Formats: sequence, C-alpha cells, structure tokens
Amino acid sequence: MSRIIYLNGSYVNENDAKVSVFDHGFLYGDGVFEGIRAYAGRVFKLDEHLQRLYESAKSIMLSIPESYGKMKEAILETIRRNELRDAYIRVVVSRGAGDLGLDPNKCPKPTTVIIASSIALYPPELYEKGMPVITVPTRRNAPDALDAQIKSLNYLNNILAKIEANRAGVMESVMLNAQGYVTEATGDNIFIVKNGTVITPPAYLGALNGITRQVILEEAKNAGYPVEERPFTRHELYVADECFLTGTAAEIIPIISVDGRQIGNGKPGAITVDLIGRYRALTGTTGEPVYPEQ
Ligand code: PXG
Repeated sequence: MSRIIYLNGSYVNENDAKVSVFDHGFLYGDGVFEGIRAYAGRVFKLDEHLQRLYESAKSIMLSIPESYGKMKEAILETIRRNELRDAYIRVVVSRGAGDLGLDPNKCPKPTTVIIASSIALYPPELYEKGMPVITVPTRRNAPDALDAQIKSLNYLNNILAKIEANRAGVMESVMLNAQGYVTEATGDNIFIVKNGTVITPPAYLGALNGITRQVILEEAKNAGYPVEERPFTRHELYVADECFLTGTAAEIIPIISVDGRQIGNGKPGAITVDLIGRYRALTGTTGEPVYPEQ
C-alpha cells in the first residue's frame, strides 16, 4: 500500500511527495527531525518529542511554519490516513529551497514532511540474547561545535560510526567524546549497571538527552534502583555488570560484550530485563490516542 505523506500542509501520495533539489536540507543538512513511535493507537511521549523538535528548530533559528497544535494534529492525521496503530513517525523540517549558497536568508519557506510507516522491528532474539558492540575512533560531536541536543539533519559522524560497526560485523557502535568519555551509540543512549546502580553519561558530555533515556531514568528510580548521571570511561564500560542501549526505535537493547570484553555473564542482566518489562508496560497504555477511544 502506498503511503500518505504530510508535505507542507497537504496529504499526498508518497509518489507525489517531492522536495526541491535546492532544499537546504538536501544541500547542507540544514534542518531538524524527530523519530516518534505509536503503539496500539497511542503516540508515545508525543509532547516530549514535539517540544524537542521546536527546541532544535529554535536553536538553529528555523521557524517551523506549523504551530505546535497544528503539528500535533498533522502527526495524528498522518497516522490515521495510513490506518496505522503501531507506527514509526518521522517528522522533518528543513530550511527549504534557496540558492546554492549557505545563507538561510535565501530560503523563504521551510519544508515540513511527516512520514508514518509501519515499524520495522528489530529481531526479537536481540532482546532475549543481547548484542555485541564496539567503541569506535569516530568521536561524538563536541557540544561547543554542534550540540547533541539539536536533532539536526547532520548525522555524518554518527553515520561514520555506523559504518565502523558494519565493517566490524556488529550492529551498533559506542562513541566517545574528545576526552575519551563514553557518550552514546549512533542513534541510542547508553546505560551501564554496576553493583545495582543504574548509570548513564550526562547529556552535557555530548549525548542527546533521549526521551527513552529519560523514561528509563524515571522507571529505574520508581523501581528503587540507585541512579547516577556521571561520566565514565571505556574501562568502566568493560567491567560493568550490565549494559543496555535506549532509543525510540530500538527501545531497550541489552549489550553483552564491548570490544570483545564480555559484560556480566554474557546474557542480558536482571535489571536490564526488569527495565525492558517496565518500558513495555508504558508503551501502548500511555500516550496520545490517535483514534476516538472506544
Ligand atoms: N542518541 C541519538 C544520537 C539519537 O539520534 C537517541 C540517542 C535516542 O533518543 P530517543 O529520544 O529516541 O530516546 C537518538 C534518537 C533510527 C533512528 O531510525 C533513531 C534515532 C535517530 C535517527 C534514527 O533508529 N534516535
């Protein structure tokens, strides 16, 4: 079935959803985006994603044409028009078409695209068995160069890190910052567990303050686990009892080895498994209803 795409105020068939080659999103990666999920007819953490979208845009002085309320309705309507209940939603706002120079002043009208697609789930055995990762030479962007809180269309060093993972035969890589502290994976945040304490790097080191990350920090506190947001190096990662990644697309994925060092007993840890269960209990039961509730 051909998808219906929201493009600048209209709902069009995916074959007609076309953007100019002069769009600065295409020419320069000048724009922002969000990746959002719906479960069982409810959009999970929609306001949190929208707030981050508008904050990313504000930071790069991009004025989103749609008001917050209009954008929210457009997201829900795009899901409805595609008759989805479980969906991955991509919202992209680019600087729009301009000339061949960098200057955003030459781009009078931003481009807004909303895609709602059925979700390509990761294989279930990944969650049961966990997966190996590596750390890579490609550094996460320094916050004084390009702040990780801006979810911009510039993902090149994350993509380079993904290429390094592919070449090493693993699915994900963990990026360090220029000082060698662990930041995050290419599209997911990272957590370790040591002696029962749940630890994640602070966002200021150069990690996106992910929405799944925030949910997991909250759920860990609710469950009574001590929680710490503090810097750690590769050594602490190697000697962790448990490790997992968090993100909207991946949810919570257990990590069972890092650079060939087995984590814990090489199986998903007990706290990781508990947190996966707590996260799954929230998705599909909380969030913005897409359809009138029966
Ligand atoms: N770090 C980075 C760099 C991200 O881009 C996350 C962490 C997780 O954040 P949330 O808010 O989702 O918990 C992200 C966001 C994909 C994909 O298709 C995922 C993201 C970005 C781009 C693509 O897997 N995740």
